[in-house]
Amino acid sequence: MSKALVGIIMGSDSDLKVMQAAADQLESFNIPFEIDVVSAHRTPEKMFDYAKNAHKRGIKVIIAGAGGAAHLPGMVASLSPLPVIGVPVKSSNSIDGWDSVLSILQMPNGVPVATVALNAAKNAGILAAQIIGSSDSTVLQNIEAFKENMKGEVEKKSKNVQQKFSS
Ligand code: RP5
Repeated sequence: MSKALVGIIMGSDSDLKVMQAAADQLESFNIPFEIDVVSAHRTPEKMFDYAKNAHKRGIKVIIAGAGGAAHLPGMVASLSPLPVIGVPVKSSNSIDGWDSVLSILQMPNGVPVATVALNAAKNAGILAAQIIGSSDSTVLQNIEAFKENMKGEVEKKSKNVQQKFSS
């Protein structure tokens, strides 16, 4: 198996139902990834170790998802030189998801976290692939094909909607 280029981490296994979409997206682009549960609150030492060492294993981008008081993406970004994509998760302890959105989005100057929409792990997978693709022509081609396919899907939808209302 090839060496992982993307690290997907989440605060709890309860986040996996959301975070699975990032893994699926990376798989569809043939990008090797690793995936684990790393909690900022419950396993701070593991989080520290992960963030300090991921780039040494060849990881290029970290996707971090968490719900509620979602410190994981920001804390990992504070410790790692890698770009971090944050996925706010609407978890069981979350107030409508706003707590996770704001915790991940509103990072202070100097420590950016590229925050996707609530539960938007699919977009996190696409963004990670685009970052990898900026220096990998095969991945870049896969992303171009993905965009073409998406365009085709919308054209089909457009025809269907127009047909429905044509006399
Ligand atoms: C956060 O608390 C996790 O990221 C998860 O979204 C949420 C709830 O965790 P569990 O109580 O389900 O383990 O730290």
